[in-house]
Amino acid sequence: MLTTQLLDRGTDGWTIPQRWARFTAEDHRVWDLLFARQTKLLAGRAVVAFDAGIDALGLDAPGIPDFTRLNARLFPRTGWSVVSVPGLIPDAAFFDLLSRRVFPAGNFIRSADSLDYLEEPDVFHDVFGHVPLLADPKVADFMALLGRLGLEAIDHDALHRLSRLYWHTVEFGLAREGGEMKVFGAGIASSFGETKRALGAALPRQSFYLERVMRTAYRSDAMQPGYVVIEDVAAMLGEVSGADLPALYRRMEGEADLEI
Ligand code: HBI
Ligand code: FE
Repeated sequence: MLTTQLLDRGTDGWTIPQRWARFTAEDHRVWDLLFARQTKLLAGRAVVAFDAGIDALGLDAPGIPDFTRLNARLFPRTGWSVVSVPGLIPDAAFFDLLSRRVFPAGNFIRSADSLDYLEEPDVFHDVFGHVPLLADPKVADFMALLGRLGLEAIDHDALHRLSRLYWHTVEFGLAREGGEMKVFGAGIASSFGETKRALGAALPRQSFYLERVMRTAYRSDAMQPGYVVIEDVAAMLGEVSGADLPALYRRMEGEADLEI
């Protein structure tokens, strides 16, 4: 069973000290460049909780955040803390950390000459994209639930299903708020190109519906062909918490994938 194998190594075996002092002036300049560009583009177009999280966590301060200071503000709010990892970590370790309200963030930042292309999530994608919403109690609960459900899915050989739920919501989800279409997912919020694309009207959108989301494939090597719209985050949290996912996985076995 992969989960136990990995946990023998200990998922904390994947976390490393941030060593914030080693970031260079250029690293901090890239963060400031990305931060200014995205906040300008997102102005009024991200869910309210995103802007509230930026403020509450002091993420508008210049430079790459020092996780000690960041966690001093985040942990008291929702019990989450951010740790550094050198890059993508195995699924079981990733979901185990989430289940324990520990968010793994890349310990590097992209270079100025590749602002728009990322091979792996860097500290800007992870901390600017994901962390503000971890200050919101509902999203904080949802992310921890996704962690637990990820480990359960691994034990049911259904991680591809749960990864879609993760991907179409906290990574590339849109959310309707006050009748307006807003950015919710980190993969959109942290990306200049994807923000413009997701908020443009032309691409297909489908409202969040748990079973359909878990049958809908996604691309991890290109911009999304379409986007899932979360009509109500609290309702989504309720639906996912109340679902019998192993029964859903069994029912979906052999069913063809859907496209957005
Ligand atoms: N590892 N560091 C890191 N960051 C991620 O976002 C990540 C990961 N490992 C697996 C993973 N994501 C995927 O399982 C999810 O995106 C579905
Ligand atoms: Fe991400």
